[in-house]
Amino acid sequence: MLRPGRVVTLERMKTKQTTSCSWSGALARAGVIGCLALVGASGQATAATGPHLTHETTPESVRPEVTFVAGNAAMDLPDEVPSGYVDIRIRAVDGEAHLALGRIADGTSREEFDAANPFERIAMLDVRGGNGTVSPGADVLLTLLLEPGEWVAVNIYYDGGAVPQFAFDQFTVVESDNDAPAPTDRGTIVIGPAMRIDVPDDFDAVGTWKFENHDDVLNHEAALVGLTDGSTTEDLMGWYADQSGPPPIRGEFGSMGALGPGHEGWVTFAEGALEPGPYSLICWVPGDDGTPHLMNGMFEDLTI
Ligand SMILES: [Cu+2]
Repeated sequence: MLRPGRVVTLERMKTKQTTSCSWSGALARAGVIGCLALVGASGQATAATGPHLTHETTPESVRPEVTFVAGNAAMDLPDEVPSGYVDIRIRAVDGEAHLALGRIADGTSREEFDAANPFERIAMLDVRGGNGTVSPGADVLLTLLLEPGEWVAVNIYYDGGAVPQFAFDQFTVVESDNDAPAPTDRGTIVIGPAMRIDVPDDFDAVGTWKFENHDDVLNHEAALVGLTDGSTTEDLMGWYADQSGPPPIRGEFGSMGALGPGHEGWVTFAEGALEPGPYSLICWVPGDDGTPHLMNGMFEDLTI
């Protein structure tokens, strides 16, 4: 079922990576994500019974749900997706899933986009949402407002290595009569402006939460990371600085991935999917110097 994504790997990326370990590459390199993050997989999988259980909508206004499958060097997307508010289940197989979805920004042609290298391409996208990394077997349920037209999906993966790889695919959002409403959410996590994540005090990673990027120019995310018992994100930052020994994390559990400036999206967390313990909402998006926004303080510790 999986088809290879269009994988582009550049030597330039490899040399860049030695000094700019971005988008949780350091954690992937440590090799602890894939085995430990499975804790959340079975619980999240139970959410696959559909969005109908978690959204209070009338039958005629239930949001369509589509599934995007992602793994190492592979993506399986529907060719066509209806417009309007749509639930997008991003499921990880054969590797972690970490997707960013968006549209080629105004002023850039498809030809210019196709001719660019992966870093340039990502910069050419108006990123409308994505998922925080999840391990094989786990999934993330996003809700986005999709406008008709051509969309791009970016698969960010490591395939067991330390170098981020990028594969690109596309899908068409077709005009539809879908008039389903946005989800009813329990609260809003505001990311940006700059290196801020504002999380409501009652955020418990259960049910539906809205994410808004209030930055004017930067992509941000609020990925959910499980920390080892007794650890805080400050410990993770300390580890990142010298990267000796294992990082103080026990897995990555989805939440909102890349979200462009001014955009919004929703994540529905399955009840009971997460074990109690310390977690952090973290922005792994790299800054101009290649280090993740995390290292500039873009995180919020929480306990579940
Ligand atoms: Cu950020």
